[in-house]
Parts: sequence; structure tokens; C-alpha cells
Amino acid sequence: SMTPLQAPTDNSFIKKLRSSGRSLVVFYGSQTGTAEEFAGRLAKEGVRYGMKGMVGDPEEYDMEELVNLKTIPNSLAVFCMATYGEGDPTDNAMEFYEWLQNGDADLTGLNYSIFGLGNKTYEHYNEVAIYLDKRLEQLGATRVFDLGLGDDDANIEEDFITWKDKFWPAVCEYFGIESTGEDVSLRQYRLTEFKDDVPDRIFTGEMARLHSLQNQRPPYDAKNPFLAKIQINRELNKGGDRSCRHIEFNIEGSKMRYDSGDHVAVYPINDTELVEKLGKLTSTDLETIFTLTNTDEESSKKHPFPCPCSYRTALSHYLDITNNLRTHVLKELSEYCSDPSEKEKLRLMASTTSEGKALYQQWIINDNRNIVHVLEDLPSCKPPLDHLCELLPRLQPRYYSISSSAKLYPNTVHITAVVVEYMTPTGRHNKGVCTTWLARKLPEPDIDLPVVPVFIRKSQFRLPANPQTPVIMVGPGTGVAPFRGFIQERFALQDEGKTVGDTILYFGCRKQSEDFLYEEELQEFQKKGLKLYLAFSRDQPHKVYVHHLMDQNHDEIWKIIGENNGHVYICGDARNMANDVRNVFLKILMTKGNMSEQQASAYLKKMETQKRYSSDVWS
Ligand code: FMN
Repeated sequence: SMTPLQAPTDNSFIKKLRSSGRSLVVFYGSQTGTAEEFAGRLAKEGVRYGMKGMVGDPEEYDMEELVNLKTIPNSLAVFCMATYGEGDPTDNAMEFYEWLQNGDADLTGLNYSIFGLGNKTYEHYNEVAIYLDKRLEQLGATRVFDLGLGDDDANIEEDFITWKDKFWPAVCEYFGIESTGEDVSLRQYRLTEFKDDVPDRIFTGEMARLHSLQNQRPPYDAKNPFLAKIQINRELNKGGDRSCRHIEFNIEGSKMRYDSGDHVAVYPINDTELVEKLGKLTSTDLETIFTLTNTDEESSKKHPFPCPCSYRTALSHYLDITNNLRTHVLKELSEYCSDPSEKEKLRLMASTTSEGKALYQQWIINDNRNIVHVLEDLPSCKPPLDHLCELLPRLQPRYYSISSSAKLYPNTVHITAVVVEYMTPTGRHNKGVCTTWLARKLPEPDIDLPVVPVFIRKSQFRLPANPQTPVIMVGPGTGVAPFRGFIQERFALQDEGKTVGDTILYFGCRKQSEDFLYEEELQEFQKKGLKLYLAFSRDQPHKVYVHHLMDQNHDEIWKIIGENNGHVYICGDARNMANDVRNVFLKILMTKGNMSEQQASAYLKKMETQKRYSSDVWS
């Protein structure tokens, strides 16, 4: 038989649309799965309006084909795009974004609509979606419905369904589609359960290749994580009731390299107790091996996660069972309630009426209910577990700023992680999936070290190429993590005899005696020249934060950012800290640099584009 020299091109979405009689393609720019999930929901709903849809990862398709989408009659491209960092697209949308920015494709005749995913606590709110919306129009494309913006700080699910409710009628109107948008709930996957002849290839938590965790081979990445041994796992807090762990992953033999400022991703396993509860609530034997197969043969996603596997594996490794439930899941759940009042409650929360939205906000978001809580509190709701497996989003890896320098620790990656644990308003004890799981993985003498699947993600957060450049780092709380790596690196260079510019750290925490992370280490570096400014917010009657200390150091800061071309780094809480700190920099530029407010703001913007003002913040 002949083998073709070239694999058939499967990166043509137009070919795919055509061969499967589709006219709707929904692309997503997604890092942690939300945009991808929204795209899936839109593509699926298209059928209701006579527009069969498909989902597209811009990284996998030839996006230049957008110029030809108009050759398919009544076609529409929708984009669900998240924004990250400093207004950056997600990794999978990067190339597409650059093509749009730098090229001048003629997109006349392309019908499009965009939903953006962002978070208002970030300075560059939804910038990717806003830019894309403007740029596509500039290039000649036709906006079929207004840009929608979702705010993940508030209730992004509500923003999405509110937008979607107006989006579909606008699409129908535009294409002259007469449809009731009939509420058919369609299963996307077909269930096969193996009772007697169990297949011999069964997934047990791998991300892609079968047995990839047993037979490890590089290169390691998101689909093929490295099983790293935990060789150190210790408490950093010296008092108080919170916990912050210092964890060291051994990456020897992995050929993975990292730079200070990179992130390490960890694939966690869900809490056994929660998994067991779900088995009981759905009366399912968790050892049953099953497969979910896409009923749409053309779909690039044959299974929702690696199949076949046991229900236990699916719930432990592949599905997110701790997030607040989305409205479309509530709607599907309502079909399985025997008690009419419970059914009605779920239906109401899934609707876009103001009453429904308020109830969803209260009962799901504020009360923090996940799938287990919902099934516990609505005892007549008895969905089959395989349907839940289709509906729940994928469990995502967790990213941590690496808190070590490869210059000192080429064989280990360190992280600094606060253990997330809190009481919900319904009196439940919620635990962060990854940090609580990691906190329990303690290395013990005479037994094999605990292992966890990890991979490294490169970041833009980088020390200046020239070590003589002075740096100011602002990192209260676990925001200190990447700076521990930066400091190790700078003083290692100094030990080698290089001239190193000023290295200044602003650190803050509640009390010196409780949560001063890496106190001894930082004091050692102080002896070598680290300038350390410490804000202990609760060690005196009035609150002191890092930005207050910066406000007392105008001369030193101005010298570095205004005169000596220094670099500024901010890491930690996006909500208040990053803003307060920015305002102090603006104030210093105005007072010491005699700038107007606008000039100061432009100066910081310029520092950002020169990579002299970088932030790695989260909320
Ligand atoms: N949203 C913004 O609007 N602007 C930002 O600059 C921004 N940066 C972020 C950085 C980090 C580290 C994280 C975790 C989120 C950030 N967000 C920002 C919010 C995300 O865009 C938002 O949570 C979105 O729903 C994520 O979509 P995804 O799950 O598809 O990746």
C-alpha cells in the first residue's frame, strides 16, 4: 500500500465546515478552559437555529482561511477570547493575534461576533476582545452582533448568558433564519459501559498517551507532564491559623529547563471524599469502566477526556467537581428532578430573568455550591453520572510562580503556595483542589517520595539582561515567590564576581512573627546587599502596606526609574495592591520628575512596552 508523503491537511476549518454541512465556527482563546467551554456551548446551540457549528482552536487551524469563509453561504465566525497579563492573548491565540496585528488581510464578507473574557480587577480589562472586535472591522469584516464582555471578578456566567440571549436573535435576524430556538437538550456523547469484557487499554489519569505516567519520555509538556518527586514540603508560616507551603519538585532527568519568573503547572487530583460522595449521590459503582464517544463523527474531539477509564478516574483526574455550577448544567440537571419545586428552582436559575439571575447569584455564586452541594441540597435530583461527565468542565492544571533560580537549583523547582481553605455560607468546608492535595504530600524517610505531574510554562517575567541594571521588586504575601528566584539569581552573579545593580524588595505580610515568608533567607541576602523594605500590616495600630513604604522612598525610587533605567516588578494581588503601587509610582514621577498626570501615565506605559515595568498578578 502507498503511504502519502504528506499527511492530509486537517488544519483547514473551511474544508471541515464544508464536508460536514456546517456554517458556524466558534474559535476560542483560552488558558484555563472558560473560553473553550463557552465556545463549545455556542457551537452546540447553533443546531437550534439551523446553524450547525464546530469549535476551533486557532492554534490548530489555518486562520488565514478567514478570508475565504464567505465562500460558505450564511457562515459566521464567533470568537470567545480571554485576556491575560498585560492585555495579552492566551498562548493558543498568540499566532492568530499577531497575524491580525501585523497583516492586512482583506476580510470583506466575513461575518463575525465576539465575546471577551476578562476580569475588571486587571488594568487591561478585556483588551484582547476589544482589539479583535475593532481590528476585524478595520479589515472589512461585518460585525453581526455587538461585542460582549465578561467579568470574571463578578459573574462571568451571567454576563455570557445575557449576551448569548441577545446574540442568537440578532444572528437569526441577520441571516433571515426563522427559528423558535427550540430548547432541545442534545447529548453530545454516546455512553458505552464495559461490564464483562473490559478493554485492556484503560486510562488512569494520563493527559494523552496511554501509560505516559508509567513510561515517562521527554519532551514534557501539558499533554505529557513529568512526574516530579516532592523532596521538600515545609510550612513557612510560624504562627497564625493560615498555612503557606514551601515545596520543592525534583526535575532531574526530565530535561526541563526553567528561568526565574517562569511558572510551573501541577495536575492535581480531586479530593477522594468528594469523589465518593458523587458516586453515592448518583448511585454509581465508581469502578465501572466506560467510554463517552462523540456522536458527531466529524468532531475533532472524539472523547471529552481520555477514554475508556473508570468513573473514579474521570472524577478524580479529568473533571472539575469543585467549581460553582454553570447555568447550562443546572438546566440539564432540572430534567432529572422528581420534585417539581426542585425542578423549577433549577430552571429558574438557568433562565435570564432577573429573578433567575438573582437566585443564581445567591444560591450558586454567593453560597458557593458545586455539583456535590447541589445534589445534596436537591435530593430529588438524580442525574446519571455519565451525563454529569459530559457536562462538567475539565479539571485544569494549577500554575505557580517558580520561587527558585535555576542558576542555584538546576534540578529542582520551588513553589510558595498558600493552602486555600474556607467555610462557605452553607457551613461547608471548601478546600482548594491543588494546594490541599499538595500540602498532604509529605516526603517521609524510608518510603518512596510522593510524585506529582508537572510541566513548565515560560513567562515574560524576566530579570534585565544586564545584571548592573537596578531592580525594584514589589511582592507582598506569596507575591514574593518569583522574587526569591530573582534574588537568588542576582546574588549568585555577584558571588561570581559580576557587578550587580541595586536589588530592592518590598515585602509585606500581617505579622513579622507569623507570616514573614523566607525571613532567614532574606536576612542572609540583606548581608550581601539586598535592600529590604518590610510592611507588617498588623504589627501596629494602623495598617502599613508596601505602597506606604514606597511613598516614603521617593528619592531612591525616582533615581532608579527616572535616572538609571531600572526595572520594576510587581507580583501578587491584582485587586488592590497592583493599583495602589502603580499610583505611588505615578506620584513619584509627578513630584520628582515634574510630570503631569498624563505624562507620568505615558511614562509607565512606555516602561511597560520596554519590559521595564512588569507584573505577574492574580485575583
Ligand atoms: N483579564 C483581563 O481582562 N485582563 C488581564 O490582563 C487579565 N490577566 C489575567 C492574569 C492571570 C494570571 C489570570 C489568572 C487571569 C487574568 N485575567 C485578565 C482574567 C481572565 O481573562 C479571565 O479569568 C478569563 O475568564 C479566563 O478565561 P480562560 O479560562 O478561557 O483562560
